[in-house]
Amino acid sequence: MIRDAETFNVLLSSIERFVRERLIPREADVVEADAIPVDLLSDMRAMGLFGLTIPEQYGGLGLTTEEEALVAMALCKASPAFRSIVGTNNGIGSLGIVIDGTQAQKDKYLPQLAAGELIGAFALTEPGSGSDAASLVTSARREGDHYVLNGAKRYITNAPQAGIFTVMARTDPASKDAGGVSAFIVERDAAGMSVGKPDRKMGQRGAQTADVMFENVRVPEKNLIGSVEGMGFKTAMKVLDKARLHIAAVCVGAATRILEDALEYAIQRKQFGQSIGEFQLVQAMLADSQTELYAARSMTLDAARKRDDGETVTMEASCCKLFASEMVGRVADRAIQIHGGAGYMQDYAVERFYRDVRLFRIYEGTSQIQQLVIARNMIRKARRR
Ligand code: COS
Repeated sequence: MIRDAETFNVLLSSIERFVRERLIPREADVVEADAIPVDLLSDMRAMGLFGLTIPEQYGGLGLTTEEEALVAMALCKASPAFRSIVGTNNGIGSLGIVIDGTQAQKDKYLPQLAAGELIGAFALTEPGSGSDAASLVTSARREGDHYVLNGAKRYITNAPQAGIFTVMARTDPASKDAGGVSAFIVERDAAGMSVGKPDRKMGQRGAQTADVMFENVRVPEKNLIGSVEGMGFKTAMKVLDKARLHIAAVCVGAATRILEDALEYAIQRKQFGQSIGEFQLVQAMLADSQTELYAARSMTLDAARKRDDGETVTMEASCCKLFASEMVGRVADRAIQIHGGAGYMQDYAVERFYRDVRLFRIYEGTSQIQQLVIARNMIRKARRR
């Protein structure tokens, strides 16, 4: 739901310009340093990028889901690392508080997240619990007016930079499933909390992930999200509903850039006396990519509008994440093919994007988990009829 088209278009064009003039030229620096340059971080803060989706009353821009999707599509024409650093604050790092937090939790943390003074992270995955998120074993034992957390979380995006973590932990030791899980806000400087070295990944340099360890970490009861035990898994799933839609938009943005690069190369590159883009076999790769990209963009915006209309979009978000992440994988693969030998070289952005986008089929729920969510929702709906 675009609330005010004129104001929104001003924001969107300023982000498009920022991407073109400031971010794309610095992509190589991000790879080199495995970090976002500080001057760009301060530009991002000044533009309000850390608080895009946080409600206006807490200092954010309060974008609707459709507006957020359009911004993500624009931002992700540059390396996904730029989106990643602001992405957790706008998504999984703040959403638990936005959706289910108490008023005091919102008042305390959202303004700092919106301003980018604090980076938020989301700690669900564990060494022994990935797709089967409800089997997590990090424990939260009640002790007076505190909870004591013990356990470890894995591959936590932005953990090295984060100031607060939304941590899912088991408050009911007798339970083995979702019902015994609660969500907590844990501050970085809490005694007993530590963050491991940044992981060495296939791609996505500049978007750091790391393990997070809890050893008798005392968390005040006021940091239990929503002040209710046993609701943490549901909070996490509601967060992921929106986050999956966001990742679909991210995939559309990345695919747009990859396809633009492939098209430009197909026009410039000459073989057999003409542009390779004149050859129908190359045209087929361009056309299939454009068609799939258009489909992913359309379905993502449709689901975003449904969410803005107040509909539950669990199934639609999974459809979008599944299709868009698989789509960008195919588009990146064809882009390499169109570039030929050059596409295998690090001098061309498509080589880096090819590795970067591989993650989208895995994190925030693998393609197979999205299929499972989609089919379960179809069956549930059919049974209700
Ligand atoms: N919104 C609100 N509640 C939800 C929900 C959603 N989208 N999805 C599930 N729930 C609720 C269910 O209704 C159920 O509640 P009741 O017991 O009251 O009925 C509870 O949560 C447990 O749900 P379910 O039985 O479906 O849990 P499962 O253990 O079968 O697991 C999957 C569900 C596999 C979908 C979940 O574990 C998952 O998404 N895994 C992937 C995790 C992931 O994406 N990790 C990425 C890293 S985090 S960035």
